[in-house]
Amino acid sequence: THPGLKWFSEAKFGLFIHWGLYAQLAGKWNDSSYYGSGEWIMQRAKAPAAAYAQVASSFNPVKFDAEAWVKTAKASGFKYIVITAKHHEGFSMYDSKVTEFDIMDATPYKKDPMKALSVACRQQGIPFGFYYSQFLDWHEPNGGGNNWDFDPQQKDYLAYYRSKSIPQLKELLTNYGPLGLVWFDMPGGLTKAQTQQLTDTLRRLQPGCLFSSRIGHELGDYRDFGDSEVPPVPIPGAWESIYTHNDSWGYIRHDLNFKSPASLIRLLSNVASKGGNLLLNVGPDGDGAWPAASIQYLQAVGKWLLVYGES
Ligand code: FUL
Repeated sequence: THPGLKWFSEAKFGLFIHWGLYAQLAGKWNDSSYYGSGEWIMQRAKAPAAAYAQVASSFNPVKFDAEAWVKTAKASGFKYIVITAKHHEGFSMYDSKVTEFDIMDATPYKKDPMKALSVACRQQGIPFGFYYSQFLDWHEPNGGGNNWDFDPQQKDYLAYYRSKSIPQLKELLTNYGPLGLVWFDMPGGLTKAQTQQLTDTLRRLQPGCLFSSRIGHELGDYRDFGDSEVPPVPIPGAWESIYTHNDSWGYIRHDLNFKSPASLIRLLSNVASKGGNLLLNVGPDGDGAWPAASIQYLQAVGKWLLVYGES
């Protein structure tokens, strides 16, 4: 078995963070408001890639504080942290040499928050991993999913994998120290043999790093259920249920439907009793602050776990 499964199986409770340009939009594109899956706003509004890319020029998350985020996570009882390095919108939240459409080159912020988080996690002793959208990329003509700007008949998915996805995954597995896991999402455009080749190449960089099942073709190291899904019965092996604190993964200003501490504890107990981990999401805003309710409710969960949780 994979060496990473030891920490993963003991962890039980992970923090998911969805953070990208969609956080700056906060659920609004032009004059329209959107609810649910704020990170899908570009697709739902059919925002032109060039216009959407302009959002980066006002993205300046000066409130971002890596040490404080990790401290809050630990005080809430989380045992690992996974954050979006690049979601479907195609924007890289780290210093990527592969593209200019990244937080270093395209925003006034000009710092690498993923570097700061990786360092803070290492210092505070908690496994750290990246979410990476390996197929869907609405910014790129050859990426999956954007059929409103780009003609799907003309797309060369392999060219996209070769020119962006794979080089970026190599950057993430090289420049941020030992990663606990890479959370691949939404496979597409590759055969099983090609996916196998991809995982072989990446595994060489960090043999200790786990890959999520959404790499596709059952080549992941553990199983992820569907979004917001808990299996009805106990499931053997390593697996994760994925939930978000309110109704959206990415920040939406008008989504205030936060689950109470009691319902989060019930959810965690339900998942843990069936043998899995709960990966629970928080969506920080465009300034780099967590919703106040997330900080308050999650820390209440952490206090409960200190008294009633194991270890
Ligand atoms: C899904 C994505 O499409 C959502 O935006 C979100 O990231 C969720 C956790 O996974 O497949």
